[in-house]
Amino acid sequence: MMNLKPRASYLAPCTSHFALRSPLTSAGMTLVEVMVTVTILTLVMAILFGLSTGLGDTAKVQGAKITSSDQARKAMIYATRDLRQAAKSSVSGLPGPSISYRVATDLDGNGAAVDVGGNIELSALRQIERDLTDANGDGIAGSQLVLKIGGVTQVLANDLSEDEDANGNGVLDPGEDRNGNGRLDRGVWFERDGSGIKVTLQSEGHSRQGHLIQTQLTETVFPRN
Ligand SMILES: [Ca+2]
Ligand SMILES: [Ca+2]
Ligand SMILES: [Ca+2]
Repeated sequence: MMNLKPRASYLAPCTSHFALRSPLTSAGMTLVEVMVTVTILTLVMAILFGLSTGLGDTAKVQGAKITSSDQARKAMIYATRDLRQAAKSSVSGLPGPSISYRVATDLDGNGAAVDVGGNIELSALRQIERDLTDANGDGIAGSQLVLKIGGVTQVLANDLSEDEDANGNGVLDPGEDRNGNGRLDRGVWFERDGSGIKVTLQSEGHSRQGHLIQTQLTETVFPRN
């Protein structure tokens, strides 16, 4: 004859344990599971937020770099193209932040920039300099580079770096490094380079975090006339 008593008492605790756990499992997660999930979600959101902020800053920095380099590049292309047509004897203002010159021009309409006596024909005086007096009345003065021909003012670039050489001695003195990059910036500078003219342009912008984005271009041009 079989004795079922021990078997019944062995199964009893199991049935009871299952009865306590079952409602909790089917209803959802335990408090620990909820806390772990919330922590993971918080971490994921923090990482995503950090990534989006970082991408935004990178885009802003790239935008400032492109704007800054575009300003300097376009102005350099135009200035050197015009200076290449200059008559060497007409160039003045070097070295300095401004240059004036005349270019060879066909004044008498004979098809060449020389007159009947074989002398070179020159244009009206041209000047490349900062628009310190806001001659074109657009509200932008010192940070704007312009080409002035007679009474016409043409914008070559905006966002020109400021001239840090406050005492005009050509050397970086204490207190003159306004943008903190460790060198003397002038924004625009013209000087002799052998028989050529060396042009230096610096333009700048700032990232959202206030970092300086500066572009410096230097090119030597040789006037043809
Ligand atoms: Ca202006
Ligand atoms: Ca100085
Ligand atoms: Ca500087």
